[in-house]
Amino acid sequence: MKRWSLAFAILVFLLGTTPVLTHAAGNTGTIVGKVVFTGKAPRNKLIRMGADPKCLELNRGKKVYQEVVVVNDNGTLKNVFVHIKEGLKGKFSPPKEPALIDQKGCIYHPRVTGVMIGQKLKVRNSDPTLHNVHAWSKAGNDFNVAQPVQGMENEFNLKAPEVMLQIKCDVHPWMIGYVGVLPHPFFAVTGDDGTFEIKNVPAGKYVLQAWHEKFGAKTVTVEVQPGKTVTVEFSYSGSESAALNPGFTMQELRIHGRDMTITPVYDSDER
Ligand SMILES: [Cu+2]
Repeated sequence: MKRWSLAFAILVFLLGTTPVLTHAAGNTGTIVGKVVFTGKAPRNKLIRMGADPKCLELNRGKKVYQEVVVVNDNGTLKNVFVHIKEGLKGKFSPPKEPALIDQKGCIYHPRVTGVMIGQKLKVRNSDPTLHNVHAWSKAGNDFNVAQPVQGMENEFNLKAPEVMLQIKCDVHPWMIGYVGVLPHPFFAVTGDDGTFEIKNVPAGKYVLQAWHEKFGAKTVTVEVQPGKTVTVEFSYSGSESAALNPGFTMQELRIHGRDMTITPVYDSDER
């Protein structure tokens, strides 16, 4: 009996002091899924870079579009930020590698990314022209740095959870990017096949949210079981409006040509 109490005491100690241990392999699972698009994709605007001859030169012979809505060949949606919104307990270690945004051809690569608090956000200027990286935050994650020289890099420490932080260039108004800032590493962004994968998730029940810059946020509930993979599907019809998205900042609404107060919360549930 005493031995059990000791073992229990040690377990409680471990749980209390090193939460990461409780998420060791064996007690975690994987969330995979895709973001389906069923509607008709609106046309993205052609970007006119004439204001900066260097940007024009870098994209010579190419037509560059504002990639607000990118529907992949397999009918899925690119650049959707998927993250665990509710249900996580404990603390998590941030990835050691910084998240990278590269300014190349006067466009942010990637357009949508995520970073964990404690992980650095690195912004690189790969262009032979001046970029000014300006984060517009509602949560205290603002920064504003000029990068006049090709190859320049700056690293930023973001402090507060924010879905999403908007990044803009004060020199090139078409440059827009989004960063999901989270207190945990359980996020992913859909790519060219519209899929996402979130690994090493502690077993439990969660609210998983998908966020798209034009179509807003959707949530599903998901249960992760140890050693298993759970599959989730989000679906957008194209009729959703980001204006009703509580995750949107006023800057974002202005980008989409609206300037209105957000009142109701229509976070459509797809269970
Ligand atoms: Cu720029």
